[in-house]
Amino acid sequence: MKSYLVLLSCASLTFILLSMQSCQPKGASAAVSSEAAKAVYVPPGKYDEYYDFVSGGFNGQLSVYGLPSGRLLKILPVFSVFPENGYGYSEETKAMLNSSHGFVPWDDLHHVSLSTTNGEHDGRWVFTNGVNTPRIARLDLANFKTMEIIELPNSAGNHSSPYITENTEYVVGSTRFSVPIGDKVDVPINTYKQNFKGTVSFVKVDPNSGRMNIAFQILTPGIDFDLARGGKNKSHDWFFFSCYNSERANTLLEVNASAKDKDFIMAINWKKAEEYAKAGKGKNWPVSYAHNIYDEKTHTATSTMIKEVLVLDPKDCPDMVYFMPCPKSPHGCDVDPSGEYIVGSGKLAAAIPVFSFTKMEQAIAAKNFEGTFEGIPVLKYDAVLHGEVQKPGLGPLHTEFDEKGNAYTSMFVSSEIVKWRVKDLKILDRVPTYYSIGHLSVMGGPTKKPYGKYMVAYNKITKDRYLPTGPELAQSAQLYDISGDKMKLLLDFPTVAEPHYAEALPASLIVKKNVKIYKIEENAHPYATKGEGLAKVTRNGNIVHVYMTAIRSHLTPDNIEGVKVGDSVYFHLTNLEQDWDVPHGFAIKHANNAEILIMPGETQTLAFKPDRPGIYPFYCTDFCSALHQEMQGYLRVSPVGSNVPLAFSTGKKNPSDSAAASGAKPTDTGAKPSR
Ligand code: K7E
Ligand code: CUA
Repeated sequence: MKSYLVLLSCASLTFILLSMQSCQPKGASAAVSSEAAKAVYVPPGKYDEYYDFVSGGFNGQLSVYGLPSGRLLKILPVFSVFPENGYGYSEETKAMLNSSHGFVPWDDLHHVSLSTTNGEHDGRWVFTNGVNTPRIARLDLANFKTMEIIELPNSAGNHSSPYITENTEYVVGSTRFSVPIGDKVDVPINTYKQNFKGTVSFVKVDPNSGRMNIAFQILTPGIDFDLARGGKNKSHDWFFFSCYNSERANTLLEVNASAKDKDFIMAINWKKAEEYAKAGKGKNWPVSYAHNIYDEKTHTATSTMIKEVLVLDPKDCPDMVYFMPCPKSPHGCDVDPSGEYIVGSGKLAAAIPVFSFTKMEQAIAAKNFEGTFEGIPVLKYDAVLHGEVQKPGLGPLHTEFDEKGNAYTSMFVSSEIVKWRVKDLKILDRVPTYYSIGHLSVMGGPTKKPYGKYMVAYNKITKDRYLPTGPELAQSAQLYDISGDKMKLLLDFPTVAEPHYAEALPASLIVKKNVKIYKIEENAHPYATKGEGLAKVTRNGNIVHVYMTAIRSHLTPDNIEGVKVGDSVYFHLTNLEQDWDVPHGFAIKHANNAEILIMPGETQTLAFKPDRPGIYPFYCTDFCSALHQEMQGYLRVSPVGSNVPLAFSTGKKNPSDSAAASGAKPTDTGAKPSR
């Protein structure tokens, strides 16, 4: 059976692949038990038991849901601009999206890793990956903000990312696309085999601050890395990666990357790699990549370009990298809670192979190799195999684990989840998903101590599940009860953009440390205005700085005159509130960026370049009080060369009074003209 597909002619293989798109399970409106409603009902005013962090795929964002209710709690911008709060539009946040290719306002966010200590969730950070412009982001779980983004050089698609080691020592990313790297990059595409290379990046995470920096990269043969997981317990020092296109095809991969019977799981001993790096076995390559950090005190991001990266070549570092053969184009690569079993999910394979870490170590010690691939030893399949789950279904993609020794594998083609026992590989249950499941997530599934209880399926196709909304329907999540022997469907809920992976943790790990306000006295923003009396407008050449405050229900100043066409006006808004959940927003007519949303105690800046004379109203965009609608003001813009003096006020009828009419210097406007 293993070589079944290989024996097929190209044409019939293509037919099979085309038909792998999805089959819909029958009885899509499957009866849900009457208990289901009760199981997911979270009464108004009550909290959910879990936070669920769901990747947004092509929207470049992360969304936060409550489980079991499926309520959407928040969308967190990470790799994409977010006009809703000004992320990527405000002067403070633009640097977060800087890269070696300049400002990149979008990415494709697939995976989520919640930080762990001793293999258990610690509720500190969530890491996510940008696939398209290879990047890794770190969000803080106290403030739910993107705090750091690091670009990965020598990568061409950061898909197999961001996976972590047991104590979050490293967050790891490997490239989906191999490409030529180094000096010689302008080569014919059909020289793939000679010139294309892959890399795996090990990004060190500071245990206290969470700060990331690339410790080293490992150069690999030019294959495609799909997914990865770190080891646990006895396999703590190792990292495992699924690889496809070991054929190293460069065209029509649909067929040409499916030719071989087996691809690989790559095993890297990262402890060894660390030692090699320390011993000077690596080489510093000239590169350029951005490291962007958001500072909570200045409420401002900075971007630094780094020019060098340490690269380890397995040729100089024996005993660091091994391949385990894995049937056909594996997608998921998942490690069970004990750290002993590694599951490879071959999308086109008829069985799910489960590898044994103990056997892998023995095979390495005994040099039980079937050969080498690009100089890297390939272990014998039978020597490292724990066993295969037979006839699991069609199109296995991803596997997660519960606390009772069971595994759950998503089946894209047959649209189902299969539950099986890790020890004896026996299939125990299967349930349909609606439709074409990608990832699945068991509560605590990737940790050493899964919580079990619930599992969520993230489906690619929704079809008839919701009211139609034009050609595209929202992707969908489905919640299952897995506390008993049989998996039970409880709930459907639509997701924001395309969910790939998601990870949930108990709300109790986060709720208590949630940031409610920023203390105004700790605000170190250079343009902060810490009291209304300090509000002012200054001019330096054609740069105008507006130091503005917001508090219910007025902006100070709210009348500004003396700005001219061609000026660059920076509105630095400080929200003086010291109350939870009272942001103010700011928008000005004809601004061609977005609004900014300012949290209590925070300062954010909107840049504005008026292009014609007139009166430009500005206002608070967030309904903050009964008099929110009155929270507004006016900017007067005069023609180039006008001599209307700079003036500002709040609570005066006419800041420039007679000056407005005569063009003369104002006498008493209540406003201090700027320097
Ligand atoms: Cu969607 Cu994790 Cu990018 Cu599988 S990957 S589905
Ligand atoms: Cu402030 Cu509305």
